[in-house]
Amino acid sequence: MTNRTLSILKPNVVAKHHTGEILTLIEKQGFRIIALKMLQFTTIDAAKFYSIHKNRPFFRNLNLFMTAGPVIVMVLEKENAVADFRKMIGDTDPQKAEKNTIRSLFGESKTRNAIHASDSEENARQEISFFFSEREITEKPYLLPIPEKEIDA
Ligand code: FUP
Repeated sequence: MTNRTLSILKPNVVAKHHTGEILTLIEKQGFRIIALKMLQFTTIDAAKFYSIHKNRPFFRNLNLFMTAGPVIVMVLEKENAVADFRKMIGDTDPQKAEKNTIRSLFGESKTRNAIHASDSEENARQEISFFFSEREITEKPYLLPIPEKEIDA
């Protein structure tokens, strides 16, 4: 079934100019980017987004990291998007992530692990609505072939 997932390119990816490279990998894997924006997390938003981890020892550092610079948030669509994208990003710990997963290629530590992906369809729905209104999400794929006559006339 076609479904949607939420992803975040974290501050280390944006700061190190890996945004384009990662978007290319994602598109080559067949995900459609149906919404995308750059923003900077506030401390409050980061705490809210990661509230499930509020009692964990890494929570403070995670918050500092996620608010340290701009991030790219996006909605991806594909058959089986949630599970397939989790596979594509790899383990939370880049050292343990399988070869060629995004975290193994671009992650620097468990906290600075390059990318976020929703871990269930229910969380995907919640996380998408955390960042995007329905009207910011494109509805229809851009169908090929392009009706050139209409566009170029
Ligand atoms: P994941 O779903 O793979 O992003 O992993 P978790 O939900 O377990 O953790 C969310 C985020 O918390 C991770 F992306 C990074 C951070 N984290 C740490 O900084 N240290 C840890 O030991 C575990 C997670």
